[in-house]
Amino acid sequence: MVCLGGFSGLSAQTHSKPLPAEQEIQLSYGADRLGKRQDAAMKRFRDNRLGAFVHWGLYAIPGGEWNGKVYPGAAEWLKAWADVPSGEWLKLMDRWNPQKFDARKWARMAREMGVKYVKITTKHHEGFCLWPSKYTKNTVEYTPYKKDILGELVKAYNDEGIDVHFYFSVMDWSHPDYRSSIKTEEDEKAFMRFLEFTDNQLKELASRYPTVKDFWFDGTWDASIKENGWWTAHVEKMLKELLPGVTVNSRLRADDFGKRHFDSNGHLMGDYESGYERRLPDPVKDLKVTRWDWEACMTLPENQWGYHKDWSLSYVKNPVEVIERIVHAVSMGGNMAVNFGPQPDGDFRREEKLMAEAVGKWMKKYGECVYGCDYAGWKKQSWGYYTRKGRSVYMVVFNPPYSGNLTVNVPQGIKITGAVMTGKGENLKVTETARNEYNVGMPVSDPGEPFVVRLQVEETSGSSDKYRDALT
Ligand code: H79
Repeated sequence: MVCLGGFSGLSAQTHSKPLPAEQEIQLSYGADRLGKRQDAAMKRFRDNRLGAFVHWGLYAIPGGEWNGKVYPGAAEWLKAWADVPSGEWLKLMDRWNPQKFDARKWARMAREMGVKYVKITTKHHEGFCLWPSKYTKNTVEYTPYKKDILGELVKAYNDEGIDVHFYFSVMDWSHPDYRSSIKTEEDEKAFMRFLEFTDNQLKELASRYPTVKDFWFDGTWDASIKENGWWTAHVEKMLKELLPGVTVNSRLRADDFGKRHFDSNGHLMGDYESGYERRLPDPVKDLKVTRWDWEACMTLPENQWGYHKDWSLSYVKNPVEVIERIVHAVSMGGNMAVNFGPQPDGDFRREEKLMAEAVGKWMKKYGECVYGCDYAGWKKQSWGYYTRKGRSVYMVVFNPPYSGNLTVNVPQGIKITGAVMTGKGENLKVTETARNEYNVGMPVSDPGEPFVVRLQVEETSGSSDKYRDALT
């Protein structure tokens, strides 16, 4: 793949640069593989590109308010903000009775939004399980609602052709054996029991819901887990043995030295990098991310994953801003999961429904620049982003310039022979303005929304081998 400018001089902020092979440290729990996974399941994960995240748990009931005080922090962390003891927090289970919950409605909404997969919080930090786990009483089974929410969702999404991914927090605020750090022998014993409990829950999830395609681990930053890197490697192996093809995020893993995501030799652990939470790599400076698979996730307000009753506390992104983030991720070879925090009654808030609808409308028209697309390797321009699928290079235009000309710099050996607006089929004027530079004219009428231009490109006879794969 062509990477204009190469990767030289790019700072490695999220990981250490890989060492030359002869200088690498021997690791027992480091990366299992070098480079991207290329099997069919991984390709499917990657080609899906657009996903939804669903954060649903007891925290939806108080919605950010405890004893009359509204906490502006993330609603799913309310137990921590308000320092609520577990016993008291778990009493919320008596109020878990989402009368409007209809898994098929959720799945239809996801299909209409154009998402190809949904990541569901099976258990967040609070420890409440959306499935009837036999290893704890903190589950849906012991609520007035009783039913297996997770099972209903898996079935409903799969029936709509949508892949299901499981979010799972290792950190569990309600388990008596959980420890954030290990200071005594007693802690050590308790924590080993906790890891066994976690293994059991994961095996249970894998066997009850065998169509699950991915595990996304969270709550893995505590010292207790970092000091037990062996366990994180074991979990990934265990899940892959139980579910051939399953994908696992980098956030699970810690190596022999407690180094997370990337091991002490700078190699990615897990199948894809998962550190871009509520942020994205810089499209010019962070091109290093195109070397591995990655998935970002985003919230609509600044930082609310679970349902919070007051969204006036921070800026809420509009649908175009959501679309731009999706395209931004894909243009750098990443996936994007857009978050939903359903209400305690099982319905979605208005803002989320409107966003899903608007994104879905856009995806229906322009989705070909997202699904199955990847980093194009062309120089970023201020009007928007490029994505690429095989021989098609897409321009996704968010900021049309006043000049009415969209500048395109092509890699050496590439010629543009045409430009067509996706959806409308309108041909746009292409003018060669300099060596390896073109202007693509704006459509006659203002599309009034971000729009997509598919470029017809050819390799010129003089194209060097170096760039031969620019279009493959
Ligand atoms: O589920 C959503 C969030 O609740 C969860 N991940 C997304 C997908 C999440 N929230 N915060 N974090 C992940 C990052 C954790 C930040 C921490 Fe800390 C900083 C953990 C330890 C240091 C500050 C101090 C928060 C807890 C202690």
